Amino acid sequence: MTDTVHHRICPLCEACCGLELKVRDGRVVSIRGHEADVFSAGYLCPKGVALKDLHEDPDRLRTPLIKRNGEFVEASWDEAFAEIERRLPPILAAHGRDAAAISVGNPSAHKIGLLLYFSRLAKALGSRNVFSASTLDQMPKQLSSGLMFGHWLSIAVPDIARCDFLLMLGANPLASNGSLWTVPDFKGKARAMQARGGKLVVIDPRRTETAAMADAHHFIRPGGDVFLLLGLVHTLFDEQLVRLGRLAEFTSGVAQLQAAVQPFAAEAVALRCGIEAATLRDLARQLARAPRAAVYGRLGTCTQAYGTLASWLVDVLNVLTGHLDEPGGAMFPRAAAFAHNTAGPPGRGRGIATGRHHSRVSGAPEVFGELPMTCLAEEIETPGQGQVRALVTIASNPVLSSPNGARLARALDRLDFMVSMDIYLNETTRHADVILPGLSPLEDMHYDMAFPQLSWRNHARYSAPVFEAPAGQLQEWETLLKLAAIVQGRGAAADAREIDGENFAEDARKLFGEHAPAMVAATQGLSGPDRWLELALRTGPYGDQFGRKAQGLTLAQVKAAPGGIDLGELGPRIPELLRTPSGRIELAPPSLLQDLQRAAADLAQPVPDMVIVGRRDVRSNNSWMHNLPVLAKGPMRCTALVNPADARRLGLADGAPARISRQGRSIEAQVQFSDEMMPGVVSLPHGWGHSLPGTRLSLAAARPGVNLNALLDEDWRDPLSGNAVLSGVPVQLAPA
Ligand SMILES: Nc1nc2c(c(=O)[nH]1)N[C@H]1C(S)=C(S)[C@@H](COP(=O)(O)OP(=O)(O)OC[C@H]3O[C@@H](n4cnc5c(=O)[nH]c(N)nc54)[C@H](O)[C@@H]3O)O[C@H]1N2
Ligand SMILES: Nc1nc2c(c(=O)[nH]1)N[C@H]1C(S)=C(S)[C@@H](COP(=O)(O)OP(=O)(O)OC[C@H]3O[C@@H](n4cnc5c(=O)[nH]c(N)nc54)[C@H](O)[C@@H]3O)O[C@H]1N2
Ligand code: SF4
Ligand SMILES: [Mo]
Repeated sequence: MTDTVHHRICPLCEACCGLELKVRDGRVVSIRGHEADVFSAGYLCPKGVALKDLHEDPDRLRTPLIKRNGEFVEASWDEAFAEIERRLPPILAAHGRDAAAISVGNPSAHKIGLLLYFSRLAKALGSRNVFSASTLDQMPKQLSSGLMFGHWLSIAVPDIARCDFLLMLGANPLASNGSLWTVPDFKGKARAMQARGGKLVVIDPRRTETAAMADAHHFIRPGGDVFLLLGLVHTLFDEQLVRLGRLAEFTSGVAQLQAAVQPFAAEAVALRCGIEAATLRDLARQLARAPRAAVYGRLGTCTQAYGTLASWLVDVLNVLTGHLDEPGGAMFPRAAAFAHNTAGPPGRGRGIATGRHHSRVSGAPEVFGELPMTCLAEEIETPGQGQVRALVTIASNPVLSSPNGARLARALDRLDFMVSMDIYLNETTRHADVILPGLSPLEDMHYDMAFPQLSWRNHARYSAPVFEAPAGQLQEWETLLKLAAIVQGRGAAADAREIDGENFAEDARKLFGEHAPAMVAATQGLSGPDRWLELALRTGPYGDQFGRKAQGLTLAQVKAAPGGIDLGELGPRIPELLRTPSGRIELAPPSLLQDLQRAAADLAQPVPDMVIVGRRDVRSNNSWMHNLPVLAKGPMRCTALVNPADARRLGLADGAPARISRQGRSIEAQVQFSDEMMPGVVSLPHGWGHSLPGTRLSLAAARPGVNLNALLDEDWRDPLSGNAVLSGVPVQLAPA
């Protein structure tokens, strides 16, 4: 039997590597990086190889489950939808739309079926109670980008192919493979930058894998980034290093900004961020003087009390040093499909708004249509009008991924009804009444909707399914449309494909008016995500405009190129990209200037004895890949890294368990001495703690690790973005 060769974009992390799979007798025999992929050129990490294990994992759900008398039993799709129809609509009828909440998790960003159709369910449900992993992750960056550039996904990324000075804060792409920056083989690209004389500078409380390859690394007091960045901005003004260059005529707020940063001279912030004033001033000078430079901040700068300020200041530095939107600086990709910043009239727009409603219990403002994930438990627990009584989770495991998961787990048990769209019976879905499984990634088509908007180079790549989906199994977009039909009263028997066709015709009419019928006709042979993708590509910035641009892109062209289509290096996009009402870059949004007062009041905060931060390992992925043999083997990765000096002071022994506690909650983790750690900081990965009863994760449960989030606070957030504080949280350590 001969092998067949297939190509698939890896859906596991933001690097979006192109993979080459060999299949024999219906089984995957090998997975490698696809050398001819125009974007990732053969790169992959061990998780890509683990797609085989994921596909074959006996614990991965293949049929719907319904809970009967406390036990899950296998059910048909019809039975599962009938159960949902029996139980969910009555709750909405009795208590209103807000009585149902949705929780959306990270894999949704990697699945076109989920990302494209999620909003159909959200709209049908009409609830204000929408929660997602975004408020455990990147909402601060989305908010700051929205305020500055006018859209939530207009996020600048380093143009690493041409950059000569990269200042990186709170990111470890050697382990994470990049985030809000799609950059497969960051290491190779950084090495190339160094080889041409460029420099990488890393700011992190741990000397990470990335810091270890950098030209300079500085420890920072966790949560101190806002102060460091303010010190740099102040220095630029103080030493007359501000150069706006080409963007001067498109930038507002320079004078207000200069006035607002006056309290934050390098000398004033040094202690608070733990970096000497001379080092800060030197960093500002290097950044200003480098011809091609970029500042990039990621998770560590978002998951803290000043996440939005820090995210904003990263781009303020890019603007003030003349590096934004310039080759080799921080640039905006131009995606081939689905990007809002390529749609509508260029150069000006409605901008963004937040706080259009507020969470019922804590009064947290809505941001990008969502409420903070850390508000979910209290919204379930607290009686009154709008109390959450039903929940739909979509690829979301907040019992492990969100602070104080134990409280959330108790709250989930109080729900009247819960549905989970997921591929595992895990820490969260065990609370559901019905679980609706998704397909294996190898059974699904794919096109990345979000990540081309964040990519190091412009491209368009499509993956066809490697295997046919098992007979009768639903695509996730169909499941979402069925759920939408149920809550809209169209009934469980509604035909998802029929609804999809109606939606398509209606959207085309709204977007393209008189041209719509021609588009509907031209795409008639396609269904589901393929059809929307065809529309998006052809009407997108590289598209053939349905025949009006002879050389333009179509879906057929993208499908016919197994390694994808290269659309060139990043190019300048300002002013065309801007969607602010002023048509300018807003350097000094009032809400951010006001929040600076909170930072100023916090300048003298004393140093806690020990604080905890997170970390990522290349063989792990958030909370759900610990059940795959190829990743689970090797040393235990859920260990607490402690600086040996701290360890000795606290009486901790290398390899022995320590009790880590905070406010009456505690966990026990194995200590690993490490001089990578800044004194006063302990590092523990998140997403572990697979020892809870009632799950079906045989391998993960054998080596469960402990849950970092069991310690963290569900009520500590960045007030502007609602993002959880997951880093720099004070804890006590003692021998267990
Ligand atoms: N302390 C601490 N907490 C953190 C973080 C941290 O750094 N420190 N990081 C945060 C970040 S950045 C994020 S993004 C969140 C992630 O937290 P979550 O969004 O909860 O995501 P995961 O932990 O990845 O869990 C994904 C869920 O999706 C399911 N799943 C996987 N593939 C599919 C699929 O194809 N279809 C469906 N329907 N389901 C699928 C998995 O079984 C699992 O239940 O965690 C956050 N939590
Ligand atoms: N292998 C693997 N890859 C992943 C994931 C995974 O779980 N495993 N998760 C994916 C997801 S959902 C995301 S969002 C991305 C995240 O990708 P990254 O943003 O690269 O996140 P991390 O690797 O967690 O690196 C964050 C760094 O911030 C540091 N840090 C902590 N607190 C602070 C602080 O206050 N200031 C500064 N300057 N640094 C701080 C930590 O020590 C850590 O090194 O990774 C994605 N890729
Ligand atoms: S870095 Fe690894 S997990 Fe991420 S896309 Fe590439 S192969 Fe997949
Ligand atoms: Mo994330």
